[in-house]
Amino acid sequence: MRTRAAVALEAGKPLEVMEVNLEGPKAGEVLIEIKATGLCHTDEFTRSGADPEGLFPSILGHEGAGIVLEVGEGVTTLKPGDHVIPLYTPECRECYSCLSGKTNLCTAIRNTQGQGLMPDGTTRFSMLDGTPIYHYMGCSTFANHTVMPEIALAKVRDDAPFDKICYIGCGVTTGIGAVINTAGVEIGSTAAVFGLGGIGLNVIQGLRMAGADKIIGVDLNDDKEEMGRKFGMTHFVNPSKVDNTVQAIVDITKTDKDQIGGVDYSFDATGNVKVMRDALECSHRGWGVSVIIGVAPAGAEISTRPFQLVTGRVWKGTAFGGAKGRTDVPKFVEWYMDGKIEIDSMITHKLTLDQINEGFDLMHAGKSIRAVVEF
Ligand code: NAD
Ligand code: AHE
Ligand code: ZN
Repeated sequence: MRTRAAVALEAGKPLEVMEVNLEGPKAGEVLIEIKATGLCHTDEFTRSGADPEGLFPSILGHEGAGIVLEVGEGVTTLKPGDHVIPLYTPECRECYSCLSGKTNLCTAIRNTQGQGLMPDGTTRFSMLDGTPIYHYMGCSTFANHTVMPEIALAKVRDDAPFDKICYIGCGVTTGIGAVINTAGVEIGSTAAVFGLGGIGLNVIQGLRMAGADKIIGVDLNDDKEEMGRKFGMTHFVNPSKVDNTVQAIVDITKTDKDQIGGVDYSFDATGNVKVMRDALECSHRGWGVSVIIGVAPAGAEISTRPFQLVTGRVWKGTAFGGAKGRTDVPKFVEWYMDGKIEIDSMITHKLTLDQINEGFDLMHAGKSIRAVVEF
């Protein structure tokens, strides 16, 4: 079949919206009509050329929602008409990682996924002249139709709005999951969140759900303060307006009982390795846990004095908020539909596929939280 897609032809170039060929689903695969997709900073990271795994030409996008149109041979858990959210972290429930119960990082198809290929080593997308187009993060949601493995699709209730629940495909689950699954934040904790974008605001929302006490938001953009407070942030620090960001956060957390100061939990949602260091170092001596969510460019490395860890701070990272996609994503959709989590106000812009590059412009200008393309 043919479908319309925004294709990343070359690193650093705007996406080009065009007709592409899409082969039908092979064994174990499913054809999806994508109804909506969010634009995550990770898409921009790859579009820009900063991603060491970046491949071109490719169809980016990994934060989508849609409807099953056709299933390939052997698919048993999905049928045409089912509503689904694509998972860049699949859940096969059979690989060594899934069976370990210790991680959400299913390894069943990670190798081919990282090479922009379907599990059989080929692509389903091609240009009209036959040139293969790579898949992206196993999803490629910047296309009106896509083909995905059955194990990388979460079936969700069919009354949930696509233009909102697409955000559960990455940002919402990553942010809230980082708090609940990765950090395990307790009631009354103090926390700092670096980067108040599409991920950081969901970390803040997760902290409020977990019953955190002081929630300190950190961003270079003062315009992010209002949204942060709406979602539960209690203090705001703009690093460009203080002499020392770490000290500013430590000072906020000092109390009569605790003259040392430092947050119980910190989260990097910027992808900047200097910020990651600040996030670790503002956490409390003896027990502070700092979670890296941000994705750093090729070649970037984190550093700190080992003494920071010797004195009890713990550095962790999280992918997709530690969520097991097929199990947890339907629950996030339930929570949204029950009003336990808020999504609507974070979707600040709605675009058509033809306007998709404007979404990246809004991201760069710091004007959007999430821009969503609706098909
Ligand atoms: P975004 O562009 O919406 O938000 C980033 C925010 O960080 C912005 O508000 C920006 O002003 C702020 N910022 C940038 N540099 C800063 C600095 N030096 N100090 C303080 N604030 C700064 O991006 P997003 O979609 O929220 O994604 C955030 C990061 O999380 C990206 O690196 C993305 O690739 C990554 N990410 C990781 C996962 C995962 O599973 N680990 C999932 C989704 C996104
Ligand atoms: N391709 C990058 C790594 C990118 C990365 O860390 N991706 C996160 C999801 S970001 C979603 O917005 C992830 O899930 N990683 C786990 C994995 O297996 O990729 C690079 O640096 O090569
Ligand atoms: Zn993402």
